Amino acid sequence: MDIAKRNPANPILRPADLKPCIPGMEITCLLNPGVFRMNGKTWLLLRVAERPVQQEGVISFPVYNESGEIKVLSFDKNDPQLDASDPRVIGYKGQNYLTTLSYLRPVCSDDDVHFVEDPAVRPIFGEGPQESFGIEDCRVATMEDGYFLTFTEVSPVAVGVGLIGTRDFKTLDREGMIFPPHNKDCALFEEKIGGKYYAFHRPSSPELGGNYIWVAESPDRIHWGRHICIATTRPGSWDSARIGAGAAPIRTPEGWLEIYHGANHENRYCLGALLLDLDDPTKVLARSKEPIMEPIADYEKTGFFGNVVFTNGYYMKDADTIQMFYGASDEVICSAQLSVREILNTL
Ligand code: MAN
Repeated sequence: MDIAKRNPANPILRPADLKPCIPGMEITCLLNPGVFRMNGKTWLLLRVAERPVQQEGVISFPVYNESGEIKVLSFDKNDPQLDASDPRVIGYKGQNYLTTLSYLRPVCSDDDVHFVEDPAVRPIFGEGPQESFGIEDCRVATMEDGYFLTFTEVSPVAVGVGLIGTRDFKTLDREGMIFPPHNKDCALFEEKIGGKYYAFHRPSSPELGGNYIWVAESPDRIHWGRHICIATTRPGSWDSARIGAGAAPIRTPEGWLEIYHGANHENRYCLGALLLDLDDPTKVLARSKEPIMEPIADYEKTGFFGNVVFTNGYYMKDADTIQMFYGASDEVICSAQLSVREILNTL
């Protein structure tokens, strides 16, 4: 059952609402924002995906070269060696590329509907060879000692998880890759449990196992160990092909409540919930049988990559109301409210 109350103003941000940051490019998609509160405002750290305006018969996309400059690669659409069946990825002679280059772009709002840029808070771009295909899908954990960003680092050799710590989004401490490939969907818990940091992450094990949600612990947020798989995909279900954590879990009297995404083999992305033991978050107490949110609105069903609702950010408007932001159809940004109580009642 879909229990999300969508904002009537959805989509609240579309690609045309912002100007491209990379000279000569267009914004193709706005995706999956990280969310945090700073200076009394709501901030979204949008994943912005850019590429050149596409010319007839050619597929072209940007990558960073070894010197960190943008270079455009172009392929003839009719080349028999080219696989362009997925709008997000290109296969060519055994090598995969992304069709767009993503970076993280902050926007802020007083009313959660109208978002503007603040010239003092700059976009965050990929840096170095492990981010040469960009950075994506940031989660922002708000902790006592600052904001901690976990995001996907993409390059020809890997998809892994990077960490940045910051107090003001002006000075960034880039901590490098904290979960090695293939890994994404990492969300930190916002408080320590038993003196240790905790995180969700999503390694992929293609030959044996799958795309499952794991929990790990750390003394310092950089070195992670004691990995435990807490949730697997479910054959025949809405979350049969892959699952991954959303943002930091919500502390409730019943346990940690985590909103996660699940996709089936048709790449239809829905949201569900997990409830974990407060003292031992590797113990799953309950899990959604049915999605709590599904792609049902027009803007969730059609777009760059249709049939997708994907969230990695929210803030608590009050003790019960989750003000959630999400990417729809891998193209536009939307918001919806969910009630903690209503989610718990479905579990
Ligand atoms: C998948 C999709 C893309 C993303 C790549 C790399 O193909 O989620 O949107 O760019 O993985 O993370």
